[in-house]
Amino acid sequence: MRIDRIQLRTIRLRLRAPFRTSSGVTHDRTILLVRLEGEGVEGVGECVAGETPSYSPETVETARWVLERHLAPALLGVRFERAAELVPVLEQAARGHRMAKASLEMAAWDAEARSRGQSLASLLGGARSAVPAGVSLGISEDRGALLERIGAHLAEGYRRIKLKISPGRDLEVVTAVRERYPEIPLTVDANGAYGIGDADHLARLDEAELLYLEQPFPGEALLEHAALQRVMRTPICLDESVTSAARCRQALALGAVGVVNIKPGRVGGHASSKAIHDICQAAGIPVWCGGMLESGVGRAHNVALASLPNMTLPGDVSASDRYWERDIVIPPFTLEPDGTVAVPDGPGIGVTLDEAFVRRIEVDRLELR
Ligand code: OSB
Ligand code: MG
Repeated sequence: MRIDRIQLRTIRLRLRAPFRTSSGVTHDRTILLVRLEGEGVEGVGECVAGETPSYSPETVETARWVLERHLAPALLGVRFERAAELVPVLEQAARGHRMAKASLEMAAWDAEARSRGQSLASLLGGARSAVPAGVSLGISEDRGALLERIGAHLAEGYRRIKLKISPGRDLEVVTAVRERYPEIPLTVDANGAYGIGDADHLARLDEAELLYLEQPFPGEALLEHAALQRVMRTPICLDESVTSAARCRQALALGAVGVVNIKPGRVGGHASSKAIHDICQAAGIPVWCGGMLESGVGRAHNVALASLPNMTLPGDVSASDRYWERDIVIPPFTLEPDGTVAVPDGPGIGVTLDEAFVRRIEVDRLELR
């Protein structure tokens, strides 16, 4: 197809409950949606950049800027057969800005799948019709409420509980959760809040028999993660550190990683996600699909990606009602009683944008041709 029109829309959606990590709290999500159109085909993507540069340097504002000024102009008028052909075009237009690039690249994958009358999951190489879902719980000051919430999510069927931790809110919470739920698949995510000086302290998490410890140190700290892995048994899972396939190879070569959280937004899109998936599969490293508090559009892309064969651990691909009173896609994502989310099998991402609702919550719209 030839890309004739690119639409950038910003919507605001309120989370059902505030989400606190080691780096801040989110109440509302400001989400940039991307639509790419041409020759009667269209595709949609979601930019996962946050409201503040606390998870990565990108924000919804930097993404909108680079999309409008550099990325969309580079794609307008471009013909492609395969969405992956757009990766070098986007790289030529700007360095970095992976979340912004991913929103366009992923919209192109949706368009390609639709033009082939195929589901995105099958185009990506998906191997399952439902994906195991976990739930990621923000930092909570109320221990009793946290234990109850975990119980409620387990009763719903979620297959893995992830707790956000930060210095001073770690061992004690994890131990309390482990005592109350001795057998559950449990993980923790520090979002880079620790330093190498905390290695001995973090190694004590081994007692909690976690599936993995996610991103204890900042993204750049590959050598430090390798050093920590040498003194603890719990596999280290990298999220922020793995920004590309090249970085993934470096982490593997250093022994810095035992599990990889793949977020297509963080790594520049589906082609890069598939490359990381394949590198890890060849190295015997399990991967899972992370989340960034996405609306239904990003969720649909994540669920399709999570159907790949080496996505063997439950992902942060929770149901729409975990995040939103009302999602922006029809139908919304729901949790099956067995703790999985069904992979849509219709063309492309397999769900439809609820246009009437999106129009109501839209705060900005830009049409580029
Ligand atoms: O580190 O995985 C993370 C949300 C926003 C930014 C970073 C992260 C998260 C989550 C939530 O953990 C995952 C989800 O979307 O459910
Ligand atoms: Mg994480």
